[in-house]
Amino acid sequence: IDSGIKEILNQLGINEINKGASTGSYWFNTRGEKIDSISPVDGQLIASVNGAGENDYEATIIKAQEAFLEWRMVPAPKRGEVVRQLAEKLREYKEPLGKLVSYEMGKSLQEGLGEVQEMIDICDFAVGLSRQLHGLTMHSERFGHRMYEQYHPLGIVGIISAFNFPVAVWNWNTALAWVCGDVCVWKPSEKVPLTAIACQKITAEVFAANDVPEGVSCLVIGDAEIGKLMAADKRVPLVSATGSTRMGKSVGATVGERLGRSLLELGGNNAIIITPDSDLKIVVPGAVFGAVGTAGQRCTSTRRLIIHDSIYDKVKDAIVNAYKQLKIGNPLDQNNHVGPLIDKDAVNMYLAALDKVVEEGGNVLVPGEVLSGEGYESGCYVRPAIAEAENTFEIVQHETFAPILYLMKYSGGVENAIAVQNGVPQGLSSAIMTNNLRDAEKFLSAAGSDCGIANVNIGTSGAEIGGAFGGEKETGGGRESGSDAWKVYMRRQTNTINYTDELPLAQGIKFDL
Ligand code: UN1
Repeated sequence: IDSGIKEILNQLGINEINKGASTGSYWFNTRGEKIDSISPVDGQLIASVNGAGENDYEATIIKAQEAFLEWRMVPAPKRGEVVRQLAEKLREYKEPLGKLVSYEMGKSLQEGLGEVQEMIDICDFAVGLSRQLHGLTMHSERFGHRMYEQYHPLGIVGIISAFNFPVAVWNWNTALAWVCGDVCVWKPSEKVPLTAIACQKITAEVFAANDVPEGVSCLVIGDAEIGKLMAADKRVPLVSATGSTRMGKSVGATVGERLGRSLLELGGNNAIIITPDSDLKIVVPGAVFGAVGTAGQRCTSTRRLIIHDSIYDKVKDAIVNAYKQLKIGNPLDQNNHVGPLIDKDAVNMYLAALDKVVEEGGNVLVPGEVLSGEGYESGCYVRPAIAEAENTFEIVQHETFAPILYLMKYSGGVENAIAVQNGVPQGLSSAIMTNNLRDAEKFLSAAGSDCGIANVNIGTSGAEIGGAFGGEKETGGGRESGSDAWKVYMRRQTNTINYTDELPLAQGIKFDL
C-alpha cells in the first residue's frame, strides 16, 4: 500500500477489513474466495478482501429478514432522519471517499467527488420523500364506502452494482429503499470492493448511533455466484441490477421465473444529434465530455454523433481538434482529463472494437493506442479514439465500455437523424444540439427519441438525481433515483372500507341470502 492511499483508507476507518463490523450493520464475511483490489491508476494491489461464500450469503439474508420486521414499523420520517444523518456523514467524508473512488476505479478526482455529491443529493431527496410516500384516494361507487391506496415496505432489496459508479448507484437504491422501509443487501462489483466497504463503514457509523437494527444495510462482496443466488432467492422481492445487457438478461430471466420484481439498468448506446442550427460552442464540450468522461465508462457515455451533412466537416474538425488537447494520465492529478480504463480486460475490449470498426469499413480519424512509459505502468491508459462509421456496423450496434466515438452523417430533416439514433438495441440516453424549436420538439415527441433520457442542448451523460434514471429496450426498462422511482421499492395496496351496516356489492350485483 502506498502512503497516499493508506492515509485515505485511514481517514475512512478501513484497516482490518477482513474482521467484519462489530456494531450497527452486518457488512461482510470471510469464507469465500479472496478478492484483490488493484488500482488501474498505478497497477498497485491496494488490498485483498475475503469474499463471501454461499453460507455467508445465507446468514446475511436471515439477518436482513429479521431486521426488516423491525425496520418496516419505524415511521417513514424517522427512517428519513437516519438517511439525513447519513448525508451529513457523507459531507464529512466527501474528500477521502471521492479520492478512494478515483484511485480504486480510475475516474477523475472531480468525478469521484461528483459521485459522492450524487450520494448526498439522493439522500437529501430521500429525506423529503420520507414524508411524501403518497397514495391516492378514490371515490367509491358504493354508498358509505371509502377507497384509498397505500404503499408499504417491500422487504429485502438486492442491489447488484457495477464498477463504473461504485458508490452513487448503491446509494440511489439504498437511500430510497431505506426511507421506504426496506432493507438492502448489496453485491458490489468485485473490481471495487474497497469503496463498498467504505460506504458500509460510514453507514454502520450512522446506523449504530441511531440503533438501527443490524441487517438494514448488508454488504456481500463476492463474484457472479452471489448475484445468481440473489436473483433466484424468493426472499428478495426486488433485485436492482446495474451492468451489462448480458448480465441483465440473466438476472431478469431468473427473477422473472419466480415472478419477482427486477429493476434493470443496462447498456446504453447514446447518441447526440447535431443539427445545422446547433451552437458549436456547446456542441464540442458536450460531445467531448460525454465521450471521454470517465474514460467512456458511463452507461450514459456518448458513443455516436449524428451530424447533419451541411455542417459535418466543421463539427468533425472541431471535435478532432479538441481531442488533441486531451491530457491522459493519473486521474488524481486535476490537470488530466482522462484516466485509465478499469483493467486490462477493458483495454482488450477497446482494442478489439477498434480493429472491428476498421474491419467493417470504418475510417479512423483519431487512432486509439494503449499508452506506456512513465505514469502509464498499469497498462490501463488508452487514447480516446474517433472513427467514422455506419450505424448498421455490428460494432456500432454494440456498447463498448471505452472512449471510442463514432461519427456519422445524416441529410434532410431531423426525422432521418432520429431514425439513426433509435436504430440500435439500447435505449438509455440521447441528446439533440439545436436552436431549432421544431427539431427539438420533434426529437422530444412520441415520434422522437425512444430513450429513457432525452436532452436538448446538453450531452448524454451527467444526469441529475431529481429525474427518474433509466432506459428502454435492452437498457432494461428500470427507473431509479428521482421522480416517482421510489414506487418500485414498495408494495402497493388498495383498500376499500365500508362504514355502513349494509353490504352493497360492486357493479350493482345482487346476492340475496
Ligand atoms: C451509470 O453510468 O451507471 O448520468 C450511471 C450520469 C450519471 C449516472 C450514470 N449521473 O452520467
